[in-house]
This record gives sequence, C-alpha cells and structure tokens, in this order.
Amino acid sequence: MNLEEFLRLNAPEDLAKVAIAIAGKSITVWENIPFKSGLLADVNPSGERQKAIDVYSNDEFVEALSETGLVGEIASEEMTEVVTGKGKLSVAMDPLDGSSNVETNNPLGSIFGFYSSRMPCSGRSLLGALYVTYGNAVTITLSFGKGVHRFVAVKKGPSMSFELLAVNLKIPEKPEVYGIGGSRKDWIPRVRDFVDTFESRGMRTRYCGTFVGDYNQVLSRGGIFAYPEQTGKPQGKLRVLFETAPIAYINEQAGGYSTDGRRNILDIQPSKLSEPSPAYIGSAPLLHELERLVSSIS
Ligand code: FDP
Repeated sequence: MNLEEFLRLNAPEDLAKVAIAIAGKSITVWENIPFKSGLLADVNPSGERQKAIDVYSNDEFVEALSETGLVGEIASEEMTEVVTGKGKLSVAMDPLDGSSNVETNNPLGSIFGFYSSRMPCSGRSLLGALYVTYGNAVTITLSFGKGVHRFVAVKKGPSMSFELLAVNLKIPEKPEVYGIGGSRKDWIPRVRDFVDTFESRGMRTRYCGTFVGDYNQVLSRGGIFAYPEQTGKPQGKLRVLFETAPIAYINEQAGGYSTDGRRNILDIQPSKLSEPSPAYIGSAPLLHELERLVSSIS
C-alpha cells in the first residue's frame, strides 16, 4: 500500500492532501541536496546562483504547502514571520533539520507539525505531525492521532512512490540507546548525573547530530534523545513549535514521553515562533524517571 492509499483510508482529507504534497516535495529536496548544499559547488543544473540548502528547502516546501490551498499559516525555522494563505491549517516546519551535517553525509531530515490554531501555540493544538529522514533511504514517519506509521520512497517506473513500511510503531520501553546534544560540561548537574547511570543500565551512546536521525533510532530501539538545559543556555537549542512539539506528538503516539524537565513538551505554550526549550524525548519509563529527578527540589 502506498502513502496516498493509506491516507485516503486513515487520515482527514485536508491533512492527507498536505502530507502528500510534502512527500512529493521531499523527493525534490533530497535530489537537490548535492547541488544546493555546496557539496558540488561548481555543478548547478539550473545555472542559478547557489542558494543555501536551508533557504532552498524552505522555499520548496512553502510552495508545496501554499499550492494545496489548505494552509492558513506557515511558520518555519528559516523565516522570521509566518506566510499566510486562505486555508485553515497552520503548519510549522523545520525544512532541513541537521543541515550542518551535509558535508559529512549524516542523515538529514524535515519536520512538520500540523496545528489547528494560529501560531505560536502549544502542542495540544497538533492535529498531526510528520518527519522525513534523508538517510540511506528516504522515509516518512507520521501520525494523525491514530498511531505512528512509516513509509519508504521507492522508484516505481519513472517516479518515486512512498510505500508502507510499518504500521503502529511503538517505542520499546526498555531503553537501549542515548544521544545527548550540547557539551557535557555544560549540562546541568542533575542531567549529567542521570546520564552517568545509562551505561550501567546496559544503554549505549548513539549520536549523529541531526535531531530526527537521532530520534529515529530512539523510536526503533528505545532510549532517549535530549538537548538539555545547560548552564548559560537554560532554554537548550531546539525550537518547540517546529521541532520538539511535532516529535513529542509522534513520540506520544508511539507510547513514549517527552519533557522539558518539568512538564510534557506538548503543554509548553511558546510566546514566540522560534522559542526554544530543553528537550528530553524517548521511552516513557526512563523519561518519567528523568522528569522526577530534574524537577525535584534538592
Ligand atoms: P543543525 O544545527 O545542524 O540544524 O536544531 C538543529 C540541530 O542541527 C539538530 O538537528 C541537532 O540535534 C542539533 O541542532 C545539534 O546541535 P549540536 O551541534 O549543538 O549538537
């Protein structure tokens, strides 16, 4: 079964159309990474001046979303203001997550949150979320409130099709891997102490430096991805609206839990579009334990 067929049966019509538009455009973005990122600095098929890959992917997804006619607001990590349209949906996106990893050919990603409210708003307004991973295969992982499902891009004739790879993905409760961003010396002591217990629990470190790449392996293997509160950087790095709330939504649909150390990430009400927060995302038992520890009064 392909993405279109699956969504026709399992998603509201407007969200299905928007997800299909994103899927089509993700292939265009992926095909252009070598050209637009500077990897092939002197090869540019269109002959136009080289654009930064972030700006390029942003413009491509804005175009795809706008063309659906279903979107009222688009917010992006790459834009200071929302782009407005005539539809009802609000879409927040990180069009190219992990772009500093282009040179090393680590996985990259794109993240989308579909909100029912005007932005900025909390993750409680999410109607669904989707992320693309550009790794050894291009995959789409999504949820529209009824479980988490995954699709993989395969060539069918002259074009690409996203075929169903897995339904109802569940994050293992037993934690196996961990990936923590930022600098260890700057993590707040409670986080450092907690992370120090991981090896003795049989967990192994896995960190690729791209949020969705790192989250993707946590979803498959169980464990934690975090970009913690740090001394001198209490809000961490990742943005709530574009990055952590959509992934927290998917993680919750997969049976996991996500926290900023004190509350569910989905309960954070950002006051501006690009507001960051500390983020700890993964298997529910481990994440509840972390929240208890980080939020406790010493
Ligand atoms: P990038 O700056 O390469 O776009 O939010 C952006 C992000 O990558 C995440 O994908 C990643 O998890 C994080 O930043 C990595 O930050 P550090 O380099 O500080 O580890």
